[in-house]
Amino acid sequence: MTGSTNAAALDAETLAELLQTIRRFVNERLIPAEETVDREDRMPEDILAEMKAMGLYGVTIPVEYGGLGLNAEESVQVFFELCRAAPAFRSVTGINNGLGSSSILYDGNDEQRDRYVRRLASGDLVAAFCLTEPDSGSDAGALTTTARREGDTYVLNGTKRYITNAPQAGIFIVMARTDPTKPGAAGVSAFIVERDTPGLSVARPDRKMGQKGAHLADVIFEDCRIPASALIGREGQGFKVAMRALDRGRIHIAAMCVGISDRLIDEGLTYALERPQFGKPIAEYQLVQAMLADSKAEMYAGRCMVLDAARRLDRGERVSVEASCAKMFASEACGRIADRVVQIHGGAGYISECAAERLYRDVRVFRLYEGTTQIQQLIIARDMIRARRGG
Ligand code: COS
Repeated sequence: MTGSTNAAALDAETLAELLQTIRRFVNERLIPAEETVDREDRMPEDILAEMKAMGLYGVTIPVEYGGLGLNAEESVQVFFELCRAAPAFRSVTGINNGLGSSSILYDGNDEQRDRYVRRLASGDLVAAFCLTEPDSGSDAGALTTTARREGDTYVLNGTKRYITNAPQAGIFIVMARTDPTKPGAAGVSAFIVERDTPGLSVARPDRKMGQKGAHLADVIFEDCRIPASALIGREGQGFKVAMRALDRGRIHIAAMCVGISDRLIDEGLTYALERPQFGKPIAEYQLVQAMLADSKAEMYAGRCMVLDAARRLDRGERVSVEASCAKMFASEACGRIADRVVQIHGGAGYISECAAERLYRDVRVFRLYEGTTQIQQLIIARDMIRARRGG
């Protein structure tokens, strides 16, 4: 299935109905729960169950594995809607829809797909994606976790850091070095490690700035022995498995930025229309209008980039550069939009009951994870230089 994607699953009317259903769910269930989730740093079980029942863990997963089977263009439209709620709600389902399932779907074998993907689609199994380490973040090829071949097994040793969903994950997609003689990306392989494997432990979740309720933690491997059949693809291909998954994942992050930007603009507009100063609503002042208009234009530009990248992916094109452009632009724009919306709220935007305050904290990580803005710039510029040099 390498490189492929689902064919369009829905006619326009059915897609519109699905998007409307999600919008209703977001407005009626997720947005009202945001403040409590933020305060308690815990995701309500009933909401997780509802997201499962709606198929939101398997949006991108083919129908044959129990997913909704949406193609990339359809999926990002679902994420635009879902991500109008606090990003934590999407984060808990995100690895199942993205980095976790796509590594297995597009680079794994039938046995691995049969064993895991159906349960990922239903949400009964949660995936985590283990690339980052204490000394290897942006320079992902410098990872030092090892996987030593011993007979029909590999033995893993090392620590993975900031692993989203680690506390509740049932499987971990782990990039580890199988050939220590090959430096950088070439010696890396990808594995599926089940949670109950002896030698795997998950540290206490990290305390963090935002996205409360979605947790991340270190994952530690100490002589963790896994069957050789846990290898995804071939030895030495693990870095590419991770990069291909990130190409898709970055489009999803960009879609998330667009969704939450749209919500932030709504919050800003509502407040600006309700808040009178100097005898009229602040929405009537051109300085406030400029903030709203710039935000709308940036959100719209991000949306167009995401849709274009998704359509290219559906056509089977390699989208590394488009995914990086969309992720870089939409995440930076989202940061600016969040900042403006706090500004529109004035002092009220600094108080924790205010959605703008929570979302401002939540969106900061978009410029960091699945590759910082600077890494996206590096990917884009390298490609430009390579193309000019005819490489
Ligand atoms: N798809 C397929 N193959 C890819 C690829 C992609 N998107 N990106 C790179 N590759 C391949 C390259 O073609 C190269 O293969 P060959 O050796 O056969 O030519 C190999 O992978 C190594 O690529 P490259 O030389 O570009 O690797 P670098 O070590 O220079 O690193 C970056 C590349 C910086 C792009 C990578 O380390 C990166 O994305 N870092 C950020 C990591 C990240 O996003 N972390 C977040 C963790 S998940 S929250």
